[in-house]
Amino acid sequence: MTNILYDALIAPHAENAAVFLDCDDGVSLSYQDFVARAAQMAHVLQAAGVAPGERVVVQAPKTRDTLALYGGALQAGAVYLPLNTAYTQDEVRYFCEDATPKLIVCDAKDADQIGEIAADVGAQVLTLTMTGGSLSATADAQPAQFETVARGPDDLAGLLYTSGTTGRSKGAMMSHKNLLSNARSLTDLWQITSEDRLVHALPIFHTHGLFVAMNTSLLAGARVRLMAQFDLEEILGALPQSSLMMGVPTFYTRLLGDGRFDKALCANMRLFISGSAPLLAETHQAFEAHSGHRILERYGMTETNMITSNPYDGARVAGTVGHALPGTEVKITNPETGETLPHGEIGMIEVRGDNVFQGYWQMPEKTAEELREDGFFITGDLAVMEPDGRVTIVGRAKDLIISGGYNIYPKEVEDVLNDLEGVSESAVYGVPHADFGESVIAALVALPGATLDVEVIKAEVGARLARFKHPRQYVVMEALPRNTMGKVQKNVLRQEHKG
Ligand code: MLC
Ligand code: AMP
Repeated sequence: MTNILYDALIAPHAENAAVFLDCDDGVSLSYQDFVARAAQMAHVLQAAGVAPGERVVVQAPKTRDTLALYGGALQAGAVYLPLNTAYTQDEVRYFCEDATPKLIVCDAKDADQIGEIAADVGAQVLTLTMTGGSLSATADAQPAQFETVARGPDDLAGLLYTSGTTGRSKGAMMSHKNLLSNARSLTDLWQITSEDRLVHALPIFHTHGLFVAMNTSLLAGARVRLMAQFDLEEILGALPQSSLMMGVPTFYTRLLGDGRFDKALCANMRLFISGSAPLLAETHQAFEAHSGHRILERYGMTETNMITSNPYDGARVAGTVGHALPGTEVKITNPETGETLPHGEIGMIEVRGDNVFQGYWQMPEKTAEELREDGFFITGDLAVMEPDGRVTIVGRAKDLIISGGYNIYPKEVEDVLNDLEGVSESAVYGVPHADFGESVIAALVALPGATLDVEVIKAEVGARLARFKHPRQYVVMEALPRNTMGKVQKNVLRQEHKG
């Protein structure tokens, strides 16, 4: 039976004895053993009552079994729903209530709290830790072959939540076709082969680490040094044996900040790729001076997978995100009218192609706001396009902060702050940060007669929002700066606090 993503990424490796994953504990897992492990995971899913099209929520550490679970979910026709390990119980509850999974896989340390959520949504819970857990133990007892569930191009393979500028997070529905078409384009364009050895230090709960890095590696049969998290020492140690690295800009500024990072260390490297946040031109230039490599910058979004990339062979121009990927159409439009703009004018990036998602999970109105009937998705990113199609991002029409590659929607943080006792209103905004690119600041105004205790506020925010979303600085003001229309002037706040 056909299952287009599984058949392309995993099935071809059933007899491939080459190494797929080199793990932190020294274990090297072959491709064929990975295929067998994925089949065991598919049996676990089936036994847990996960029918084709049903969701599996995964908030777990990054291990070979987490990846095998992803493979097993594809083989069993399930919809894989990974969650940032930093999310709080409040956040996880929202995703589970919205997506109604049949199974939740979590870290053993969270099992009690997740158990309450699971009971409320009618899901089972299995655990996964760095060294084991009930998922792994259950999988051990399963057969190493599984009859692949048929899935067509439009069937869902993944559901990835992304926050929005208004209201709660939305689940982006990714089909088999969306993921496979993008993996194929990227593997071709970046010339990834079974000779490649990838340094994989990204989390596997987002598009970048899971779909861009893992799907291309699987498609090409590349060897992956799977690191549980970003660790500078581990990366410096792995580079001499590696050929490929994918990272967010923070990875590259951190490498540059280490005196040991030099050309000799990168002698075996073929390609460094950056994305998820803007790479400063100065980082691009300093990186070339230190390593002899011009970073290849690409641009994408959860909803669309990758959209543009600098060329592999042609000019990798610092500060630009390159050209539309093959099979992907990009246009720059007037944000008010949707009309296509002439080259050189700043407008909204819109994108269409097999890479573009199927819409937001159970949110037809939100889908209609961002995905046009003719198939173009409105990204919220502002850019100019040159006559040869090269795109340069110049800003965002959406109120979004990107810190170390993680998205923080000010509205979500402001909603939490505005709810707190004594707070009249708040404004959350980003300022430049040397390590994370941007960092979060909150301006607060107290209700008449109230006194705000920032320590209390921090504790309340801590209980509700993932750590990376927390304001790193609070400023208590008499009033927020507003323009004549009454709109809060975040640019004024940014100017005042950018130091
Ligand atoms: C960690 N912290 C962060 C943070 N990451 N705070 C703000 N922004 C972040 N990104 C917090 C920690 O909780 C900790 O809090 C403190 O910062 C210091 O942690 P650290 O040890 O320095 O952080 P580290 O673990 O090294 O993580 C930094 C990082 C990580 C950059 C390696 O954030 C990361 O892996 N980012 C990649 C994100 C990613 O994959 N994005 C792709 C999205 S997909 P405390 O308690 O100590 O103060 C997408 C589409 C596309 O965007 O185009 O790809
Ligand atoms: P996410 O919603 O997490 O998928 O983040 C997608 C957003 O990240 C995009 O809409 C862009 O704003 C931003 N982004 C991704 N890659 C780049 C890049 N190379 N340069 C600038 N911004 C980027």
